[in-house]
Amino acid sequence: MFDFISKKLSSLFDGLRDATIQQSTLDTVMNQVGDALLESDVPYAVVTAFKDELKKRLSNAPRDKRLKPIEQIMKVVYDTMVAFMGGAQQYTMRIEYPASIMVVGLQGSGKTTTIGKLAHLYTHEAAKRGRKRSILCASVDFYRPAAIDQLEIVAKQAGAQFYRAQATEPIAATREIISYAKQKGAQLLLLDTAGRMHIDTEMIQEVKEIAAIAKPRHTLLVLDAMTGQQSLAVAQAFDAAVGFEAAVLTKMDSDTRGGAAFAFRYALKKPIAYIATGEKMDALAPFHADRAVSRMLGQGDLQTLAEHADIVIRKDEQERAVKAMASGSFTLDDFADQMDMVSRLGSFSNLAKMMPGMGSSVSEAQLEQGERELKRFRAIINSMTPKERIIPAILDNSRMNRVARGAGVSKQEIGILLERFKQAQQYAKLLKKSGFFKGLFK
Ligand SMILES: Nc1nc2c(ncn2[C@@H]2O[C@H](COP(=O)(O)OP(=O)(O)OP(=O)(O)O)[C@@H](O)[C@H]2O)c(=O)[nH]1
Ligand SMILES: [Mg+2]
Repeated sequence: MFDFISKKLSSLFDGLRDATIQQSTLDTVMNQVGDALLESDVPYAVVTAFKDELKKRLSNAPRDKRLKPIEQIMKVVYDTMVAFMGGAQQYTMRIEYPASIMVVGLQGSGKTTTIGKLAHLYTHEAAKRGRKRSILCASVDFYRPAAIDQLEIVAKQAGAQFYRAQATEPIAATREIISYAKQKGAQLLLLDTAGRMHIDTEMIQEVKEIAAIAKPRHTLLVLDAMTGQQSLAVAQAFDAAVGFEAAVLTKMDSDTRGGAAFAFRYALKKPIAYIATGEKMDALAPFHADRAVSRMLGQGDLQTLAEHADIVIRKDEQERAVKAMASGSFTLDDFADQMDMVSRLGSFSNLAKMMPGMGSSVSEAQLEQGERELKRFRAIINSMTPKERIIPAILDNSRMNRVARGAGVSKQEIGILLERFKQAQQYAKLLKKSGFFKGLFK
């Protein structure tokens, strides 16, 4: 994801690492960032607007002494890019059940697959809260012979229900599907539509009529991230015809140049709700502009991490943590402190991106899992008594039950935390034995 643009931008910043900042440096940054965006398939008009905004922000930013000049420039570039992609706030679809979602998009953009992924996602989200959702998938795609069979397979994979209309033309089929969904009391109807090679009047007319009958609560535009500049025209055409709430960008796992993601939000003023990163049912994740931009900027080096860490973490805290490890008397409280430091460094995903070689090998889903785990661990430790934190071995069954209730987790999750903690303790002992800490304190 974003490999192409990331290569362009990170080499630019590498070249500037030790430069003193003059007007000419700012011009270089602006032009080269602009060029990198153009080469990544961002339309010219969007690049121009971006450069104007960047120029304004670069000349207005007060000097921040804690950052090296180049870091400050990078930060302004970063902030401007995040703003262009809709801000760091994640977009959440507010679904009030019963609801319906219609997906539209060009042929092969990934509509049918996305329906399966949405069914999978909502099923799992509900299951996490101990609920069961009845999700119904249905298609009005009579354009391609096997299209409806494909949806049937996908619905099965996702564990959702499927209905095949008896009618064989889209308008009658839409009516039939709507009344079936009502009759069965489906909480969520996912409606698949036909795609065409190009936007044409026939297709637009058809999708308008379907929308008028189905009256979907939500309409999602599915966009293939590999289509580059053309995707904006597609989005505009669908917006004019039926309007849509948000986009799903698919095939982000391919060697897309990243331009579509960057240009979409600015040009359409609509959010990207999800990105799809593969063909499997679980390859759909909410879109985070800040993560996308970090990847685009390719700040994947430990140097950046260390510099960033120095600013964020107070030195005494670092020393306390190292001393605790060095003494070998490393308690759950120290472990919790370490986790706090990690979260202050930014999100878990930011950390991973800064580790060499990790940025691209860790999936969004794994990153989110890591972040969730961190939060859960913190909640567990907070629910323990001071004594339990020092001697976790006293956690018997009834204490475990109390902590699990307090933290809203299962006992297995407490087990995982204790296992991790044990590993950290052993690691600290190993380091102590190896003399690693000698010379750290003068
Ligand atoms: N690598 C990758 N492939 C994807 C992704 N999403 C969809 N695909 C593949 O793209 C192809 C087209 O996907 P479909 O879901 O059939 O697309 P569609 O928009 O329903 O196509 P039509 O019904 O013909 O209009 C399939 O081979 C999918 O497996 C993705 O995020 N990553
Ligand atoms: Mg399809």
